[in-house]
Amino acid sequence: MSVEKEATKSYKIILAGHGYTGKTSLVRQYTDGRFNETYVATLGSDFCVKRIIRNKTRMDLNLWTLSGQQCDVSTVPSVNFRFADAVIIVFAINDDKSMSVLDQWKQKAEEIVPDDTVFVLVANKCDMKRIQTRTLEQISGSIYHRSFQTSAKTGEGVKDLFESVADMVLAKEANRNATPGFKLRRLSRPPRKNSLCTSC
Ligand SMILES: Nc1nc2c(ncn2[C@@H]2O[C@H](COP(=O)(O)OP(=O)(O)OP(=O)(O)O)[C@@H](O)[C@H]2O)c(=O)[nH]1
Ligand SMILES: [Mg+2]
Repeated sequence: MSVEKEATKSYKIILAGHGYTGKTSLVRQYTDGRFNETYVATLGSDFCVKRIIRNKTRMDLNLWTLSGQQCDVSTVPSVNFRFADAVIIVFAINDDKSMSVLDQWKQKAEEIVPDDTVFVLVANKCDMKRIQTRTLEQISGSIYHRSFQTSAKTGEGVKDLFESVADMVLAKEANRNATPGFKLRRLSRPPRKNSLCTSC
């Protein structure tokens, strides 16, 4: 069947991570090709849709951005991540604190998403001076499917990030349906906490 005749499929992609790391800016750069120096903190969550075609599949990427301005990640309701096809955890290369809370954000998502959810790590603000000495590979280890270096300001790596995530989501779907094609590897994971509670 040609791509014109196929129905559009919707996918939920969530950007999470510490505040001021550039999650909203990454989405804006990808969807509108714009960058704004002025900081407007996301309240709760933001949402927008980007329609793309990948591997002959018409995809609506539902891009959710979560506020990172929480004093304690443990207070973020894990239900925010429900039904996510992919979770993008963002830190800024010039912000140590944003790197130190990466695991907490990932664990929060893992409380609720299926085992085959795509997990990606993003080192944003690569146009600025790096303060960590560890490489991106050392930081991401084997607990993310892939890691990316981006600048929402210059646009570096941004299209590649979202298109690669879209491809991995399609690969995950192919895994589930046992159709031939690129397969997504399984990530190692800590035991799941048995919680769907929105207030914990
Ligand atoms: N130099 C540079 N600045 C950036 C980049 N990405 C974002 N910024 C700036 O960093 C600030 C925070 O960006 P946001 O996109 O609002 O960050 P956020 O992660 O959505 O923040 P919260 O909504 O509070 O969680 C803004 O002033 C942006 O202009 C980048 O790649 N390079
Ligand atoms: Mg934001």
